[in-house]
Amino acid sequence: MSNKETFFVTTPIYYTNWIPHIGHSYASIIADSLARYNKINWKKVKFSTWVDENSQKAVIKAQEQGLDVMDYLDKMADIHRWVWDGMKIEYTDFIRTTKPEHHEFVRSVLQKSFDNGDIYEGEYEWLYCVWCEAFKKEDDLIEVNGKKVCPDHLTEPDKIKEKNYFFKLSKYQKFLEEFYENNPDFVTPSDRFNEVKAFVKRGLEDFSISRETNKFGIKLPFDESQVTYVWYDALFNYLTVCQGWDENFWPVNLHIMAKDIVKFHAIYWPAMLKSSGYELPKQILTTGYFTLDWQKISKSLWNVIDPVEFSEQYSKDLIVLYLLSSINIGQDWDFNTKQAILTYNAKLANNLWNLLNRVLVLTLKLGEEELISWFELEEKADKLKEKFKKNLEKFALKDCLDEIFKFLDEVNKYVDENEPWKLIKAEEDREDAQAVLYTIAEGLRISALMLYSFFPEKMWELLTRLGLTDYVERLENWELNNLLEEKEVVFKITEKWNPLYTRFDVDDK
Ligand code: ME8
Repeated sequence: MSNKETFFVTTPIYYTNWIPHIGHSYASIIADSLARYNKINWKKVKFSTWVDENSQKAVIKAQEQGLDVMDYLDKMADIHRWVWDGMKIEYTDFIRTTKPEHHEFVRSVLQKSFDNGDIYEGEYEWLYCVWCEAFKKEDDLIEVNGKKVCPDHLTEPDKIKEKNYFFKLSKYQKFLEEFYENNPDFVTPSDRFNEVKAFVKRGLEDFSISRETNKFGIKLPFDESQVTYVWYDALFNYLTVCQGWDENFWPVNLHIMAKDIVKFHAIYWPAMLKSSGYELPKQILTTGYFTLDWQKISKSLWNVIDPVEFSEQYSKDLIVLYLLSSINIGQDWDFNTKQAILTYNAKLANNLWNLLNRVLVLTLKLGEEELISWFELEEKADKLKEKFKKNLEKFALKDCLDEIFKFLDEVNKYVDENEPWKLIKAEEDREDAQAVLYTIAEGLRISALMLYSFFPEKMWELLTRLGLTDYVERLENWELNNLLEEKEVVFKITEKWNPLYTRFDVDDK
């Protein structure tokens, strides 16, 4: 096991002032698929997620509900965990930032930065939106009913003037520029990386890392009258989860998040890591933002889709397929339930299930125990395998799924052209019938292996229906590559079964 490469992927740690919505589940679904792909592909995987608790908005929410802050946070942490478990997200680590081990770790890195002169005392005066947990400039605000409010939350920001500690980000300007140059794929997609580079080029300002007035959070080790604010606390969660592991997962392979927090991950974070003596992340994958009926989805605006409710109503695979096969990661997207159902009906309920159903029914009618191993679509399948790996390595999940479904279309076309339902009827065509059926089964086998990273339960079912009962165990033992290359596969089809995927109606959407 020790000779295996590691793959460490993270989602943002989510705020707990409301339950996660479909937008949050997007980063988690991407991470889940990539983690699974790496796991079945001979890597030792770590996938961390969960909650960002030391925030002023949690304190406010707890007060609103008449709860003690910790009781409120326990409740919300359970809800978050319930959501990710309900979505069958297979994280390996969850982190609560109120845990003592996280506090201790963050204090140790703060001390390191302080000792090397990167943290200094100053005075701070600014507008602050607690719902964004971000500072605002006058220009950022919009006017509503004569009041200057945050455009996202429509609330007036607080005016803050206090003694703070600052991190010397300006000192790292050159370091960052060189780092970006030496790591041209650090931020994906590249247009977002260009924005990051342009931001740095305009000149970096030091930023405040602590609060005098907030009492809830991690106390600065060199001034216990202040707590650290947001980024020192939140970002270092990624390292807290690496403490005390026998396997070394740092530096992290991939941080996933939406564009709202890329600045903190791509600019602040590398500088903070450098300052405290840690290696930098390998890559950052940034997603776009979802809207719902063209309105920003926001916990604070309450127009949310609950991912668990939605996946119970329609299936998790419908959400995964819709999000991953429609969107080029990085694009903004308007979530559309009707479109999600149509995509699912076309690709999973029709294309994939039809093919499986055909091979099951026709093989049973043919009454042969074994099919002759003759794979007529081998060349196309080989090309697909190559593209599959390339696309996954560069996180092009839409292209990856598009290619698989294109291949399944080819297999469906092959069936139409070869008409196995005619071949099985004539004794002299028996061998041809077996070869055609083998080609369909093999096409499905290869597709299912590739789709396993996205739809593990159903692909497990599909492989089982083809008689490949040891496959999931072998996949979970990291054998994806061996299985993809396996030849002369022995399929064993014994039952017809119910539909793997059933269609949903769109009329009422
Ligand atoms: O920012 N569309 O937490 P957060 C797409 N705690 N993605 C969305 C989304 C939307 N409408 N809304 C949220 C925080 N997200 C900090 C992070 S990390 C060290 C600290 C997703 O609860 C997206 O991935 O506001 C975004 O980056 C993340 O949720 C922010 O979640």
